[in-house]
Amino acid sequence: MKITNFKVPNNIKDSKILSFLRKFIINNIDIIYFIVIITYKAIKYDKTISPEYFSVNFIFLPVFASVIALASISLIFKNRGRTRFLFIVNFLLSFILFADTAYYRYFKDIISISVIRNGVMLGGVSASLKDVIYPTDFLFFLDCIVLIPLIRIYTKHSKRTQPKLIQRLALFLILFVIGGSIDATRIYKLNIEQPRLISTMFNRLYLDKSLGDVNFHLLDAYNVSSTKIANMKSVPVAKQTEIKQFLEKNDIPKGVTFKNDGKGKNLIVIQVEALQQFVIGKSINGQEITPNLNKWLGKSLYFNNYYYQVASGTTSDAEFLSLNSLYPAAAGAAYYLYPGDTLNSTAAQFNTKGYSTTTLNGYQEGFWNRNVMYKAESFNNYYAEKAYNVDEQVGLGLSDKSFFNQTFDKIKTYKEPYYSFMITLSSHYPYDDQKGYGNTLDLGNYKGSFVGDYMNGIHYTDTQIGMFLDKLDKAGILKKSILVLYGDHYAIPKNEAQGLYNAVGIKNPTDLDWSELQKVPMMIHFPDDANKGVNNLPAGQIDLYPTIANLFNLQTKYMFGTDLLNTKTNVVSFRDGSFTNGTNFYVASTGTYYDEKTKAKVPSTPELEGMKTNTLNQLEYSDDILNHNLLKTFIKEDATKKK
Ligand code: GP9
Ligand code: MN
Repeated sequence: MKITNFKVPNNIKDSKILSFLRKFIINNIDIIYFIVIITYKAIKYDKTISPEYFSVNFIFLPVFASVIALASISLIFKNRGRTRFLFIVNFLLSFILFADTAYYRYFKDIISISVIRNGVMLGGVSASLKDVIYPTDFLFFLDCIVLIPLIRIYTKHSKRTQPKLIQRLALFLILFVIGGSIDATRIYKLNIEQPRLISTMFNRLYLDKSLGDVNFHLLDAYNVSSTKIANMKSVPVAKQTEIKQFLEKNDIPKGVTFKNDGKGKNLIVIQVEALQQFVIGKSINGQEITPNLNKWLGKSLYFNNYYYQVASGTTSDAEFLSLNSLYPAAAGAAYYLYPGDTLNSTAAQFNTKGYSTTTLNGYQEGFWNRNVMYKAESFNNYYAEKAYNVDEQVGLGLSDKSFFNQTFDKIKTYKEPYYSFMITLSSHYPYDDQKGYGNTLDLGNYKGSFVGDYMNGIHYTDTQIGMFLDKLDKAGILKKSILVLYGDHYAIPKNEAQGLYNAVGIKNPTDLDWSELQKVPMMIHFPDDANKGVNNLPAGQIDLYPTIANLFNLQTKYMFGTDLLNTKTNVVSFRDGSFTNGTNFYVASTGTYYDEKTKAKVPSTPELEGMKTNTLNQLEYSDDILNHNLLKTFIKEDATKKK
């Protein structure tokens, strides 16, 4: 019999669908519940850390994808194990979200592995637990508690179909790949939009807001463990000896001039955001861009061939180089990767001399992992956003004007002698936020251009530096202090190079021109303007610490830099393998040697090849030291030798 047009009666169809649904729900309620509740909790947390600009639409997908990927792992287990697994992960994630919420409330930051491993350092702040943990935070755990009896009933009494291993694995793979690829796409996009964010984790908050808390912690764990795995092989003893001998050789000759000139004096160091050399002494439509710096450079020992040597850690690399005389990390940021290392930092040495050591900036305490790293760098006190009254905002945060005013009030109360390291903020990219906060330059042709905006931005900061230095002078502080000031890194990125070439009048730019434009001013101001003049030795940020060490008679061990006050020659090495000795510049990206006087390309010589090898050796040694915590070994060896 041929049946045509057979139709399932609607009520039968409905009941089939319903029973399928019922079965599906009974079989998978644990997974569905997990996905819904964790997504909800994670989005709730995201709302807490995004008081402004919160958008469910933006954060939903990466959060949902990460939760799906996690949930898929449970499918590897049999039914009972799966439910238990999901419960445990729910509990753990709830704990992480709970801890992150409390931590955020106080630190405006996210807990990372380096925070847990090394603790945090903060000065001038205090809080009690009840200020940071609200009763409502415990709601993160509510469902876990309610779930315990429910899970018992569910695992015992529900008649679930037990899928075969092959089915479970297939489903696991499908869900994992779906979740993983949605996340990978978002991470990929973020990497384009914020190039170094994922490898350096410089802004944990931003990363978390963009990817969700689950992804944030997974990335953090991935970064930390991949560095650990890469560095598992220890450095052979012979290589360790080679590194140690290199550093010992670098430590000779000991400083003879200026030695201990800073005895009993304070040391004030100002690292200026995006201060590049090309604006120094330059005027635009008859107005000086940096009149105050020009004035103070004239009263100081001014190094006019000083290069920044930073890599992807930008500001934090400038600090790392200047405070430790080590090279920045080859990939990622040393401040994020190595806070667990023993460091022979400037502050550590000043501490042994009985100085009070303080570092100050007006931005979020955890930015660049500073709250962790400053502890490793042995600062006694750390003041950042929380220790300041953010009464005026320019660009990223507290204005330089207010920062300097409040810093001045703090400095006056310090126990002398002190070492104080401060970092400015307002002249940060994109340089168009300073308008209306002081005199602006009449930019003429530069109006509306990137370089023009920068000129105005740095002009603002110059005014604030001028006021601060005048105040220190009037208060008699400069008479008892040595003051160092330098720029942290470039202001003009490569894609805006043409604007910079136009501003400095370079017609047919070469690699050499670009490289030579990467200078930042550095000055050392002595009491009563002593020793003022220009020093045109080629130099870099790595040389600051040995120079300071000589001035204050600190130990000069384990530094890659040179004491600039006791040498007639110097080589500046850059992270990419480029170097300059003032006569020749080797640009590694194109493998070209230049004569700096004639600007012509020159062939390589055995002497230049030797320098190139030396640069590469130094970078390798510095990496070995950081990756294998070798300073700890060296210092221990020294201590046993002494006994
Ligand atoms: C924030 C500031 C900025 O405190 O140092 O860092 P950057 O983006 O210039 O590396
Ligand atoms: Mn910077």
